[in-house]
Amino acid sequence: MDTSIEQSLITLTTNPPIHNSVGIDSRDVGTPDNWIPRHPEMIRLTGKHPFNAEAPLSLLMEQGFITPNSLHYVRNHGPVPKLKWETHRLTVDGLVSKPLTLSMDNIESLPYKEFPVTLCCAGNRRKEQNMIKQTKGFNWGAAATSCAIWKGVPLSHILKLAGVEDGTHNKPRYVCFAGCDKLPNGYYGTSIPLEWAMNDANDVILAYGMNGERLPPDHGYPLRALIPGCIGGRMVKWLSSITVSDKESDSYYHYYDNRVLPPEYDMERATKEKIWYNPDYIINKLNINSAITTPAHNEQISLSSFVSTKEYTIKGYAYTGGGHKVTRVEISLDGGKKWLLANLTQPELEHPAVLNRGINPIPRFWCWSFWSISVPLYSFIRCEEIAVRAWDASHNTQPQEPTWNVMGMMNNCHFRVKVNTVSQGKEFFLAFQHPTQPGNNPGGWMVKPEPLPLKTAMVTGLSTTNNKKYSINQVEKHNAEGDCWIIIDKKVYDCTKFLKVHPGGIDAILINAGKDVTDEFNAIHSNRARSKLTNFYIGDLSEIPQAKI
Ligand SMILES: Nc1nc2c(c(=O)[nH]1)N[C@H]1C(S)=C(S)[C@@H](COP(=O)(O)O)O[C@H]1N2
Ligand SMILES: [Mo]
Repeated sequence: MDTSIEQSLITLTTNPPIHNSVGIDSRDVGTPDNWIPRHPEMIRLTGKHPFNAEAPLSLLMEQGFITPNSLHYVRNHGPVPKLKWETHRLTVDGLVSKPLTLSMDNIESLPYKEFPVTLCCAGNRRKEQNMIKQTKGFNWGAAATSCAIWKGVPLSHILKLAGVEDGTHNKPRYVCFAGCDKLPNGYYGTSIPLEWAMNDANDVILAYGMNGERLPPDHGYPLRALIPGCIGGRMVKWLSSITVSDKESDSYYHYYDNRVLPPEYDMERATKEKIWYNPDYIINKLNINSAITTPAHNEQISLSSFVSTKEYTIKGYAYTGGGHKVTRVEISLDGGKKWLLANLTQPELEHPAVLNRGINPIPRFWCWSFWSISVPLYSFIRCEEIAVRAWDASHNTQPQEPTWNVMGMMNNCHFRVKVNTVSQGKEFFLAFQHPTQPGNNPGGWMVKPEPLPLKTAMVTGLSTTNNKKYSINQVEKHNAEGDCWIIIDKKVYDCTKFLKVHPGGIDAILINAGKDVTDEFNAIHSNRARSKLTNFYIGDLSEIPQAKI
């Protein structure tokens, strides 16, 4: 193919170059994470801190089956704990006959498994739900999923060393994991049924290696739980203790996170009715999901290229949970009347780490699949949208429409890319639009214009301004639960009284107490929330005098 046509055919303007040098990012300076090297292209979804980030979707796909550590999505509820390999300890206790304390060297000397696993946050693709109505979560795009080779000791091995009482019990038993990140609502922890952990076919490991290196700080250095087929939220990072118990984890985050509540529930009602404790709403295994990654958002095809080019290849990823196989992926170009079968590749099956294990009587699928389908270019002519849906071994597929839920979890509706015709001078192009762009990035066909521009909304919201001025240093002192100020758009708010009733929880505010939270606030709040702020307004941030040149 003529290269000029090739270039006009695929204009991947969204693809930034890969930077090999991953250093300290200026955005981390002044935060507790100022010591962690991070990839500059990672899209930050909750302002500067804590670090919650995904790679640009096209860049993620360019990496192929295995995601480099620096581009793997990150979900941190708070600051990354500074831990040392030499001094870190794992304790194993509870309903075991020989409680253990293990060093990292002890752990590394035990038998290990090493194999690829795709991690997915239960909030992957949440922004699509947020476009319907703001949920309590921030705007994940479709790249809250990544795949790495994880190395670690089987959890069942450690539990046996500790003398776990295996076999049948009258009561269910749980393995409770605790991390050492210090969060305003206590430690991050969660639990899984003991039976899931003890079944070796489930491949639950305590991982210390990621893609041939020790875990990076953001991914749980030096030790984390790895529970293939389950949501990322169960895979506790910076793991310091394991307790076998007849009760589930008592961590706040085990109950108030990673649940799909019925759509009619808002935060107030959920808390009033204690619905967080309903075991039916916990998320463990992933649901079936897929996304279109080619065409990329804003990709354009020149119509003049139709003369010489006959086909276009649509591509994407698909995954499902519980070790099930993705059995088919289909696309529709006519709003779901007809579905075309895509080619499916499962690189996991050819991966040496998986082949080396020999024949597995019950094959488990822990990784994402890739799909592609070539269609004649002319099929886009009267096409409004490309939709994709995947199916798994239980013949479960994705719903057509999203089901909104207050935590914005498990969105797996058909991924739909709009096809528009645009002109530039005499040239006509097909232009593709994804449903959303991650974070507060503009663009996407689901994104409706805000009723009022941000600045105007702020001004109308604030019917009064007073003359009080506070310096950054003054605000910084009010950084505790009993005395908590924040800055948004150069206005100072005392939200001490608001903490307990904040629909997003106390820690969402406390983690940034005394700081400028403009980015963090804008990442997840609606104009309605913005107008509620007025009640807490106490004055303005004094301007920092400009240095004279
Ligand atoms: N200790 C601890 N473990 C944690 C979290 C956390 O904030 N603290 N986040 C969880 C969530 S919600 C997800 S999706 C995964 C993300 O893992 P990753 O950052 O390595 O991609 O870690 C999980 N384990
Ligand atoms: Mo997550």
